[in-house]
Amino acid sequence: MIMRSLLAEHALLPDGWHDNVLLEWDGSGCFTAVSADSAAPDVEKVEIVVPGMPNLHSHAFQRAMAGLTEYRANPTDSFWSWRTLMYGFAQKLTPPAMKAVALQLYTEMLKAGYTSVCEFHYLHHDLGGAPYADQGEMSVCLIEAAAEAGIGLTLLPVMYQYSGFGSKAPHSGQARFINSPAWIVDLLQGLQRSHPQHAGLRYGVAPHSLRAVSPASLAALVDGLDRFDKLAPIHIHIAEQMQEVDDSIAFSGARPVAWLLDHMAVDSRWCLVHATHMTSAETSALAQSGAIAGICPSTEANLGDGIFNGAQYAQANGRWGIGSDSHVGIDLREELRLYEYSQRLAHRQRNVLTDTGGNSVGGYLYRQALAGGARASGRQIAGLAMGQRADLLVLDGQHADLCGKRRDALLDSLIFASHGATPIRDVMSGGQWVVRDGRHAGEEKNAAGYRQTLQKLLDH
Ligand code: NGQ
Ligand code: ZN
Repeated sequence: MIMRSLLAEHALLPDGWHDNVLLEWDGSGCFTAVSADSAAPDVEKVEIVVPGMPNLHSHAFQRAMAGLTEYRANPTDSFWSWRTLMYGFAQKLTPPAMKAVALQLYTEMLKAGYTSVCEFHYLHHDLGGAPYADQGEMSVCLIEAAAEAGIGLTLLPVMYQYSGFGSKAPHSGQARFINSPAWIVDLLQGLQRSHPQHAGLRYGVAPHSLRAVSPASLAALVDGLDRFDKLAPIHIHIAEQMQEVDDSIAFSGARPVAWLLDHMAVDSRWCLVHATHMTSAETSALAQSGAIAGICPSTEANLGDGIFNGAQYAQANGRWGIGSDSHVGIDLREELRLYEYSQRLAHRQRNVLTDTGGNSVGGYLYRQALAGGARASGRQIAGLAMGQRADLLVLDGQHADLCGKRRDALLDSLIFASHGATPIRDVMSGGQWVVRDGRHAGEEKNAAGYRQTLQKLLDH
């Protein structure tokens, strides 16, 4: 008989830490009951359980580039010169390569404690930029990789039209990305027919950035999406680089975040990825909108983006989540730590990111990233509660960094004490154990496929 229950000595529930928590789920992978102070003698017992973390921003193919752009090609290397290298790499990804890279990446994510991912997916066309016979060719690689690895997926096909504000014609390096609102809506409808949405799979859209779409096409995309699914998530890159802010002002007189908030009905359905460069008025307005800020600390540091206005945003109760974006590393502990450290460095203070609910920085970071990531995913993954996906992490309470700690001190240590192997020992995604004792069942096979693929990508 399949046991669909687990007893946690200590578990982080939506209203705080509880002891002897009995977790039960059904065949669809959702919790049917979560009860604290339970005796439950006959079920598997574990020490510490926390909710699985959503990763709200990923370009899967960039996993294969990690480490390949860390040399100085000219004295003014920047985000934009990195992007040129990235475009060159993006030209090489065939559908099987995309799938192999994604499979490796999603396996790594699960091992690191990410139980869901939002794919901001723009490699739509073939290597020369011609549409594949099947519009969903590349999207399906991601859907299959996620299902095979066992990670929850929100697939956000990217609309990309222009190379800059004012509808500048796209470059040849962008040929694989180019499409229209109607093309995206057709893709969503086709995917819904071939791979219908379920608790572990949701569709939304991603207008790439205000640089890459026009005001009219952005509005048309949201209209089209509303006809497909009125609640589906919308993600957009925004204000990552100062060049982008300056170009936005030159084009419309407004900064990107201000423009978006003024021209679109931005609410909790939206995720603004990066939002690095905001004035204090934009910061308050974004917090008030209910939208999620998609913060990607390791990538933003790697690309030299700048520092998100986190202290003010936290004080204004702004919602946010974390993404590993370009995948220079897959480590949610590091993303959360870097986010807080960026604030400490900017403000020359300690313990900057907390809220009025408590003073634990780890507690604030973990809960907010979970809630914001769940909202941005458009899926029921908000934690250990009835009706939510059974996505959870078992922490090793005997690990040198966690032993003797209780409640939010566990989260403080999980994030800010990092010595040797991760204390994230087992991972359940959608009611399935995908990682046990630090091992994913497919890890050798997926790594072998990845090595072969990378060899080919680098041989070119
Ligand atoms: C992307 N990545 O779409 O992969 C972007 C770079 C762009 C980040 N912004 C391309 N981190 O923004 O034009
Ligand atoms: Zn991105």
